[in-house]
Amino acid sequence: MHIKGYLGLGSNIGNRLLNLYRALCSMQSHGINVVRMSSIYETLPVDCPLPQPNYLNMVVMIETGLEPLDLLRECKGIERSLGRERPYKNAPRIIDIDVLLLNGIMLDTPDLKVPHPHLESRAFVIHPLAEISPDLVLASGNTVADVKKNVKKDKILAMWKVRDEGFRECEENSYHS
Ligand code: PH2
Ligand code: MG
Ligand code: MG
Repeated sequence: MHIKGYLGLGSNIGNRLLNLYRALCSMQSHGINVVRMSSIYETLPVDCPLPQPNYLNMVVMIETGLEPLDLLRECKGIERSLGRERPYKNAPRIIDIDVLLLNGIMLDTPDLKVPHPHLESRAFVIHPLAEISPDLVLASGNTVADVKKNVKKDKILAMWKVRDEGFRECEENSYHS
């Protein structure tokens, strides 16, 4: 099976940019082909039980020959290989890799729900997703671009455009200009 889909990445411990970069590099060797990347967004923590550091978030479009649950297993494997621990729900993390959407697939299992249940309400997902796939139609029947109009970006502090060549050079941009 060949699936196209979207993954959300987040990091708020250690060298957050390096953590994102390492996760993207490992995907390639775990059967996950990254075809488009959003900018990198610095965001305030959302729904976290205790105060914690700001996040770097991004969304990537992927292609893979993996079945959904195998894709999830590979993502968890990459998280573990980068040192992620899970002391409590929504704890600060070196890296989080969430399966957001898989084209044409709906799944409701204890381990994996696709589309991701909070996809349409989280600015740190919808804003980067809108950059790479504004016309994608979501479960609500609305396009990403339309959903984005109703998702406040007040928790987004900044964004860095990633140049096509990769992470060697980044351009800093204010998200609120
Ligand atoms: N992830 C969460 C909970 N809260 N907040 C931000 N800003 N970014 C995240 O990636 C994030 C979060 C659960 O995975
Ligand atoms: Mg998450
Ligand atoms: Mg997760």
